[in-house]
Amino acid sequence: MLKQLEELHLEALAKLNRVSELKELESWRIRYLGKKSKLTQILRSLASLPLEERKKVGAQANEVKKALESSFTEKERHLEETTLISFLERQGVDVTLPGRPISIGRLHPTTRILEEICDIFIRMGFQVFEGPDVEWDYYNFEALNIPQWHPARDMFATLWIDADMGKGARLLRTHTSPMQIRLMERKRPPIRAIMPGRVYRYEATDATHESMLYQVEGLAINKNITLADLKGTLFEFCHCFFGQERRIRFRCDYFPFVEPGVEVAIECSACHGAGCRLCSYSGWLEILGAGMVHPDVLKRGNIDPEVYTGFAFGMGVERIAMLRYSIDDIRLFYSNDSRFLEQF
Ligand code: FA5
Repeated sequence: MLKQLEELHLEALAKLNRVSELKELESWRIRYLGKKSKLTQILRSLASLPLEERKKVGAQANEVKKALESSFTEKERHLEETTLISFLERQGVDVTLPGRPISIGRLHPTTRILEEICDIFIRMGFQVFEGPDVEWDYYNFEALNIPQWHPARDMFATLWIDADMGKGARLLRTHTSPMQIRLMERKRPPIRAIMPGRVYRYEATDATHESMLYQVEGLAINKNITLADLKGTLFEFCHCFFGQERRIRFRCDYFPFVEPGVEVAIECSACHGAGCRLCSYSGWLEILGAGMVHPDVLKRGNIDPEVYTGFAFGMGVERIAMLRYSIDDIRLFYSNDSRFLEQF
């Protein structure tokens, strides 16, 4: 019987080699592994054999069964694969061609820079707050020492929501400074906060001006805060972000809601200060306005200017990204050109 098993094994393997279709394979399975197969009959007849022979034949028969089953599975997988490939080939699909690359989404350069800016200030102990894009005239202008008649309104070309443009009208915030008042109304000193967000300006765009941009407002209020604290904080930020080597310009500027007011510019990354289109041939790119919070603004936030002082700043995120990545036109940021966006 052992010999019979061996012959059966060899015969089944030889037949399996010649099988070329799944249908044939099923017939093979029925013939060699099915209920009525010789192998099954041998296994069934084991009980009638003398003990010694039963052990030997039983072991051999089980081994042959296992071997045939695994050859069957392997053949089945191979036939399934080749059947699928030939089906695809008939459909004109060449499975050997490399796949088309899938374009993967990525963070927008503004988001990356915004996160980096926030991280630096968070490490300095600043908390992050956010506010509305649609703002009241009161927060955007009035409370910041810019009443109806004030010429400083011209600094912020405004997109109005309400047609009357008067007191109590709504607008798209022109800067993140309204958040100074909103925060003072909510929190008592000591305050150390940054407030990132979108702002809107009704102005013609050029290489360094967009009509929608991101700003990060900063506000610190406590007893004995001075201009030196403002300068120290901003220089620390610039050194962290641009490196120790980059030249920083810190000079006077005017904003109605601070006294004194300052402006910070960074040496142009495109021309290294020599002058080019990006920096309007000045060698510098202005990144932020800042100053000591005006006493009247503190009062509107219910903070006593006799006790507390504070500084504030508002920086342009795209301008900072332009300096970091040497981008020479701000309009690239929101033109949705994937050739630009894929570089980040
Ligand atoms: C302001 O918006 C003040 N709110 C900043 C401020 C805050 C002053 C707190 C004092 C205290 P300014 O309009 O200069 O200021 O804008 C601040 C920064 O935003 C600029 O330095 C610049 O980096 C960026 N920015 C302003 N306008 C545009 C624009 N149209 N396109 C791109 N970036 C701009």
